Amino acid sequence: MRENNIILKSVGGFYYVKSGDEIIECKAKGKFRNLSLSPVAGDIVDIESDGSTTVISKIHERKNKFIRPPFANLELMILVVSTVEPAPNYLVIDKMCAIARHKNVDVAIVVTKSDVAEVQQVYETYTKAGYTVFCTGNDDIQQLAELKKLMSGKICAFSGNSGVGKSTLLNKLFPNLRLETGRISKKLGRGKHTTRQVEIFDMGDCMVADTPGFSSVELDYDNYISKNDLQYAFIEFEQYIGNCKFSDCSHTGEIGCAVKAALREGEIAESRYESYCALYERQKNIKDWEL
Ligand SMILES: Nc1nc2c(ncn2[C@@H]2O[C@H](COP(=O)(O)OP(=O)(O)OP(=O)(O)O)[C@@H](O)[C@H]2O)c(=O)[nH]1
Ligand SMILES: [Mg+2]
Ligand SMILES: [Zn+2]
Repeated sequence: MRENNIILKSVGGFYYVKSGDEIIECKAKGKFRNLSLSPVAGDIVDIESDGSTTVISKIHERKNKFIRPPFANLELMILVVSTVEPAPNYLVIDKMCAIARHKNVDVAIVVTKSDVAEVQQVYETYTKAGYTVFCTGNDDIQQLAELKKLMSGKICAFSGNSGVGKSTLLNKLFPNLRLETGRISKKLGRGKHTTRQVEIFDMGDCMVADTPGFSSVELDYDNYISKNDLQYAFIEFEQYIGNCKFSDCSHTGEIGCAVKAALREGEIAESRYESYCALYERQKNIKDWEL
């Protein structure tokens, strides 16, 4: 038996498991089907061989799990945002940040196309919130080196709208990848959404997941965050929670709200607060039966 191996991808009932320097094709034991707990990419597993086939015999406890796309144990989400083409969508960025926080995934933000337009607004908004923000454009060796250092030893995923420069960034970080770049779909202003399985690439120093579909998510189903939990998913709100006049303050307009006060003082960025209110409004209206 081999312990603590990682599933890199699953294809048609087979799992490709990295075990030491080998990649082993495995099947899952029948018991997982009965428990409706099937292995997914990112799972840490034990495997056993009976000579002819190798099976996954145990799935280790997950740090987190995403259902669409199916994926477990993400450690670092790298949100890629471009200054222009496409311009930043703050609500989408804040939604992704909230989901990551709720699932215990660290976030780093990379602002691309700094050579084309000012990075300042995105940079200030997210550094103020407490996120690590990198800026890239033409001359960015130092920033790339620091990002790579942060990724070291972790399972990472890149997300962001089509055309923001994810593939370009990955190619700069890992020249061997030679990913295809370019071609923003002008028709929709976004790329095609193809449903694929997740595949994790072993980059030696870190693992990088190719996660289709992370760009357009809502806070429901597997990404559900209750209206009450939402305040904790906005990391810079945390220090003010508990200081409001009402203990059940929703921070959306009550008097004596400490979050609102921090907003007025400029401690919280306007766009972050607006995203919170918009998401709160939406989550408030989700009925239990819709989940
Ligand atoms: N000027 C400039 N152009 C960039 C930069 N990063 C990416 N681009 C360009 O933006 C376009 C889109 O980049 P991609 O890397 O293909 O974007 P992507 O995020 O992988 O897009 P999808 O695969 O559709 O999700 C390409 O033409 C890149 O050359 C940058 O920092 N500066
Ligand atoms: Mg791409
Ligand atoms: Zn409040």
